[in-house]
Amino acid sequence: MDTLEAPRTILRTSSRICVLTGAGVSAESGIPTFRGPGGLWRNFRPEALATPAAFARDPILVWEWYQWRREIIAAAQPNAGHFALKELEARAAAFTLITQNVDGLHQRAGSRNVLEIHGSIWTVRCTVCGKQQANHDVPLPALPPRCACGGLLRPGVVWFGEGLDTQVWHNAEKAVRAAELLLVAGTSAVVYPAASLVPLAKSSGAQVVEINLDETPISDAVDFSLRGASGQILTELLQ
Ligand code: BV8
Ligand code: ZN
Repeated sequence: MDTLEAPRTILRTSSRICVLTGAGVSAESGIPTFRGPGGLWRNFRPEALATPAAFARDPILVWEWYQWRREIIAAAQPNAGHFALKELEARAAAFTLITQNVDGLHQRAGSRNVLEIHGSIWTVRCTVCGKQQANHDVPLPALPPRCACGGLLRPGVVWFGEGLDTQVWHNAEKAVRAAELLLVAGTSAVVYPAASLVPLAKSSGAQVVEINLDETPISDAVDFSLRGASGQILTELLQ
């Protein structure tokens, strides 16, 4: 029997749907994932650069990594997976897209109710006056970029060891508690607290469907673990 038949029926019959995405849904747009083959930059692990300590030690090196990623993202297009999730939002009565990605591709594909729990690569925040603003300069005029107040600007993302925005995280947990279905696509499910949304969904009575090229730590806990590329599987699930 078609392995997508049962999850397809769940998608069709669920009116309150939550989605949790990770870097894997942007991979087919040509954006390197964190832990996959393309995830390395100058042989640095992301966990070594995405930290306040790395930024304090060498803000220019960290900004060079973000500049490299901004250039790739700016040149990338949303893929079939992003567009399928936009279509799913249109069909569901209640829909929340919770993403760990900072690339903004869900919004560029037309998704509307998006919670960027790890922030956005397209915002910067001043380390002195705290002012947060959108910034799409590719390339940035100078590294490190400076605020009008003269302060050092940092990427508006959540680094390891930093707390998530409390309001955004509250909204994510609330949406998952209310969901009948949590769709988890393209995440290695190793980063917390994002990965805790899966057991939260299960304990709240939702069904969980995972889409991933590989097995992950949550694959045994979900109702359906679909193996394959998110662009293709998400498109097929909506057919
Ligand atoms: C916090 C933003 C406390 C920046 C990121 C030990 C045990 C447990 C937890 C911890 C621990 N030690 C430390 C922690 C906490 C830590 C953590 O979870 N560490 C992990 C590594 C163990 N978490 C934190 O520090 C968090 N904060 O806990 O703070 C606190 C609390 C209150 C107050 C103060 C402090 C903050 C976590 C956020 C870190 N920031 N990114 C940036 O992007 O530059 S995380 C980073 O990893 C990205 O956001 C990324 O999205 C995220 C998760 O990775 P994935 O998205 O899953 O990507 P990955 O490459 O790993 O996997 C891709 C997957 O896709 C793979 O499975 C692959 O098979 C699949 N795939 C690939 N291609 C496709 C595909 N699937 C389908 N189709 C394809 N085509
Ligand atoms: Zn400032």
